[in-house]
Amino acid sequence: MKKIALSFIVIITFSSCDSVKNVNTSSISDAATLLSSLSSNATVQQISSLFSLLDTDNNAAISSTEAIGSVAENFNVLDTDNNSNLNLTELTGLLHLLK
Ligand SMILES: [Ca+2]
Ligand SMILES: [Ca+2]
Repeated sequence: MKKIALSFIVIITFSSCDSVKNVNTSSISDAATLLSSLSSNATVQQISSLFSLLDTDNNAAISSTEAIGSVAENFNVLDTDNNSNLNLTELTGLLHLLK
């Protein structure tokens, strides 16, 4: 009987983890798609969308764990004030790197 209750808890924990994971994965894949579509003529609007997709904890900053792809690769270059977070202005610097 105890085992059944435990299994239920495990199932509930797993399914709640899954739903959180799914949201993050789709947001990251959206960000990856957007990032790969960016070129030298990308708009600030696109950078802004990328920023909100990458900023998964919505603290208006992209940490190194939130950065992906070319943002992660150029993280230190983009982080001009070296606070280990990218703000929108710093992420816009990606446009210059793409050129
Ligand atoms: Ca963040
Ligand atoms: Ca910074």
